[in-house]
Amino acid sequence: MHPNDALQPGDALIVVDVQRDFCPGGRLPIEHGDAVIPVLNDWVAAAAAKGVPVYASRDWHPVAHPSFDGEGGPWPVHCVQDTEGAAFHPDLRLPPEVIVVTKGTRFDHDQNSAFDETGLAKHLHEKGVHRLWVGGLAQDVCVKATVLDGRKAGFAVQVIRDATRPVTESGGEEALKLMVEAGAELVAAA
Ligand code: VGL
Ligand code: ZN
Repeated sequence: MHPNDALQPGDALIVVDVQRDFCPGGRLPIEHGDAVIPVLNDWVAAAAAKGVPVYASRDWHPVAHPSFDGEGGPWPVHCVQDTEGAAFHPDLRLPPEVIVVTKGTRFDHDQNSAFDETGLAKHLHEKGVHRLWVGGLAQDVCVKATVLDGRKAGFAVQVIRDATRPVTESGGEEALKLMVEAGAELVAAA
């Protein structure tokens, strides 16, 4: 689906966690994670041209975060606040009017979803948004959690499949299945 034809008033584009640490060379690298960037750049450009709001979530952990393996969590240290690795990937072309959604800052639990205690659902409802186009990283972690929460919050959700990559292949397959079961639609990028 071409982004120019797909995007409509009432839509929002949600770019999930396209940060250096999740791309090759980063601290929690996802295989071909950077392959999502050119795809998302096309969607971002189309959204900006059509007045569709663009949201970029970021994983933004304190130095000691419960998701880190040294703290009993499942992941290596990644996306530490204000580090290079936590920055959006430099090739991602976000528009000046992008709205950044910061998550993963809590000391008591991780926030994989961009909706988890961020107030994003209320904000989007108030803006009249009813359909979300979602891409980013990782397909089986934060994209999945964001899509499932988006559905729970009552949004129609279109997952731009080629704009996502999983941490593990099997996790990705499972995530795609769960997202479809939850009523999300998978769309090809272009
Ligand atoms: C993520 C692992 C740990 C993600 C965040 O953004 O998908 N994955 N923290
Ligand atoms: Zn994280």
